[in-house]
Amino acid sequence: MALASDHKQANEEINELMLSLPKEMGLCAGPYVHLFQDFWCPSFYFQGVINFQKHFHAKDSDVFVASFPKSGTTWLKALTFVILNHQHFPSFENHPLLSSNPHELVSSLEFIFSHDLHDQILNLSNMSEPRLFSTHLPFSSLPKTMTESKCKIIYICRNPFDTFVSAWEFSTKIKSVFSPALTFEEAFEKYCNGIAGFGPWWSHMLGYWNESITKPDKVLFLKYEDLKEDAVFHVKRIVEFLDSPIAQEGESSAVIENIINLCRFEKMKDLEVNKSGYIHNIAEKNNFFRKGKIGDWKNYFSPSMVEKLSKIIEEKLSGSGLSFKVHS
Ligand code: PPS
Repeated sequence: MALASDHKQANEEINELMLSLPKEMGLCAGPYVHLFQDFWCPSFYFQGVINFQKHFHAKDSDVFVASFPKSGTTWLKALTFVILNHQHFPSFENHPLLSSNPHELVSSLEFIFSHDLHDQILNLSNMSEPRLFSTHLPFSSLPKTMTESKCKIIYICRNPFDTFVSAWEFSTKIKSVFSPALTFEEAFEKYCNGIAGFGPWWSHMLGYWNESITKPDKVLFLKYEDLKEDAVFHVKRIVEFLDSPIAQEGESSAVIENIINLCRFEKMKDLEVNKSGYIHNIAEKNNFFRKGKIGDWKNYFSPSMVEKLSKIIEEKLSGSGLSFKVHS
């Protein structure tokens, strides 16, 4: 009884904190984003974020998929799950990815911690190792236990043009209560000011980018476009980063080809399991597989929008060494 009332009080305090923060409408699992620890935290995840920061204990063997939303999370979850569990599931004909959506196989910590704290903590501590999770939190807001343990983080980002379009399209399809009351142009203005779930996108990318440079054994930094253009090379990087036994297998090239094939956009989009049902009770599974292309933004942006976002990218990323080929 005491425990339940402690929890109720803790939740009320979290809610009060959320309500005291600056809030805006922005692209996210809505309806609002709140400025917390220098990032825009969606109200939907606020409680989960606080509990994740407070109650999660990382293990040295843990692996995390980290990303800014709509950057290729679903794809990277699939690839990492297959690589990490290759010894348990060596068959590609009968693989869990054929019967479960990647978001069901790899849970987001900010989502896990938005539910029934005690049960979740117990479940997490009983999970077999290596555990695989995902997060959209910026690097600077990750719990210390993650940054200080030997766990590994694989980060994916995507050119800000396509990321914005993907987020926009997604926001128009999730349950209406979460849809932003914003036009495409209004959402774009907010995005240019960094206001979108887990944004600003530039500080999100740069946080992980800088860490991947100073600690390459801790953070592997990937770009959606690179993975599309040379999947073999970048999947090998993941295999090596995770010290996966796949690298030592005599048939390692064939295994890598099979992994790429299993996680291919068209293949995953076509699976029955990804055609119906919901993730987190708000988004239909098929909405996680839209076009899966580089450059769809060209169908949406006016010349002045292209100019504006190009300038922001140049300004925000200048001197970092991080860049995107967006006009090819
Ligand atoms: S989320 O909600 O943050 O988890 O979304 P996320 O997975 O990061 O981004 C969704 C976009 O990724 C595309 N996608 C893929 N691309 C290539 N290969 C695979 N397997 C794959 N799965 C999903 C998805 O179609 C979204 O991009 P757009 O441009 O909207 O099609």
